[in-house]
Amino acid sequence: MITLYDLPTLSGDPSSSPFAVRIRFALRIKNLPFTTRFVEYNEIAAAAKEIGAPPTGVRQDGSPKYTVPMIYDSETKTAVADSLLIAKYLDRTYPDSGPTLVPDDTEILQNFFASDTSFTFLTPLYPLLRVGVFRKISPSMQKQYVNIGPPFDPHEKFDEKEMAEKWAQVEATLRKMDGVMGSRDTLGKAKEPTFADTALGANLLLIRYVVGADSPEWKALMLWHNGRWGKYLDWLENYGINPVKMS
Ligand SMILES: N[C@@H](CCC(=O)N[C@@H](CS)C(=O)NCC(=O)O)C(=O)O
Repeated sequence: MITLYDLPTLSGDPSSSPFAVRIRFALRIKNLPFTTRFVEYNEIAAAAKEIGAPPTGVRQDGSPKYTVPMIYDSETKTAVADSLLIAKYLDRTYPDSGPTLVPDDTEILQNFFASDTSFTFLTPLYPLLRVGVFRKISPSMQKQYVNIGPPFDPHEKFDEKEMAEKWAQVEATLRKMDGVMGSRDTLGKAKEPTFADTALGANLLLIRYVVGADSPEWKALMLWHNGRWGKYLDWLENYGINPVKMS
């Protein structure tokens, strides 16, 4: 059985960590059952050391940086950290249980898309997303969260007119993506999700997580570009046989 390490939320739902959501998608796409172990930010390093997962980067002070998602696969006694490496591990270890997420010849482009382009439409929303995530985590995690990533004001009130401009920017960036995707349903082979799809899907879900499925903003986004993003998420969230809660 695979254990996925993810961040907890106040509601007990899986976190909004767009990187962990990629792996929730990936495990589902691969039809692999898994359990979740929730760890707060300041517990990630200890959990990683316990299972033998390496750091995924280096902090500014030179110390190792441990991150979620991580997985521990008890079948193979293997620990893997970093979403792309986990997707590649699943492809390698379970080649017949679902589509290949990272075909060899696509790895560099997918990595670039997942770590860069797939985030571009979120940029205008960053303060809103930071505050939104902050409000959904426990007080102890809030203290940790403010020290991770760019500074933000947890009490910021968002001006309606300014936000309307930001949403227009989000729409314009997604419109470009819609144009590039054209009539294709996915970023990879038609009807077979790739790692890049899990990244784009997870970033879309981060918005839903923060503004809520019933909010006017999310309802509007679902209608943009002939409803592409709603159909896209629907396809991605329902792919595979394991029922997995995404957010
Ligand atoms: N490259 C990593 C990035 C993962 C990442 O940044 N995870 C964040 C949560 S969204 C994290 O664990 N941060 C902990 C920290 O910065 O201390 C991946 O693709 O998995």
